Amino acid sequence: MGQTSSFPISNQPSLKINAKEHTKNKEGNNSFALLLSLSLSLSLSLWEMENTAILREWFDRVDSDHTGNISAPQLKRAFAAGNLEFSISVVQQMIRMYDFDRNGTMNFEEFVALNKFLLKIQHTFSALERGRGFLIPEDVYEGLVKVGFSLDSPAFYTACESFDQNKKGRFRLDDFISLCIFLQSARNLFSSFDTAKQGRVSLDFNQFIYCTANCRI
Ligand SMILES: [Ca+2]
Repeated sequence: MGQTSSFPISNQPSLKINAKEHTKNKEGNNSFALLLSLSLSLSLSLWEMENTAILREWFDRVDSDHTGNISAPQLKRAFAAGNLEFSISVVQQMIRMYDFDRNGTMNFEEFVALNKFLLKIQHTFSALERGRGFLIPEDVYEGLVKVGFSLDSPAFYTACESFDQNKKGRFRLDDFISLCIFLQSARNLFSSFDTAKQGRVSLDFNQFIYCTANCRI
């Protein structure tokens, strides 16, 4: 997990939220809820999740039926326990992005790859949220550039608007992650058509439908 160690964390507001979530999850009783409350939703997660052993423990707990694979509903519930609300389609998209063996679920190796991507997004979010707990569109634009997406205005605002759940111009971490998951999936798909690497593709209607259906979140 050497790569993730390059994301040092110190975010006081997140730690405050963390304590609140701990209390909220207390009723759920188990150390899993605590681990999650200390992990995925918040900045503190980064140093926690850097640790492969902790990642493994987290994975095994989410894999409640011990199949060696996490399904989309299991992953969705685990995120929700950490106060990250994603639609099932976003979670399915996360799994598709790293489903190296194409079996529709996530094994530990795939999960580690997804986690690295999420850590990068989370770190970017934490650096920009300035204690507010959300990003405004200008921050989102800056964040996307840092994550590696430089969009023009029409593309940015259209994408931004479709992930602004409350239509208030405030993007929580789960909104920002959903947007990044969409963009990364779109980029992967685009690249699969852009075989000449020219930054341009030509699609017939069927291919266009294939692309939009694949990227639909
Ligand atoms: Ca898989």
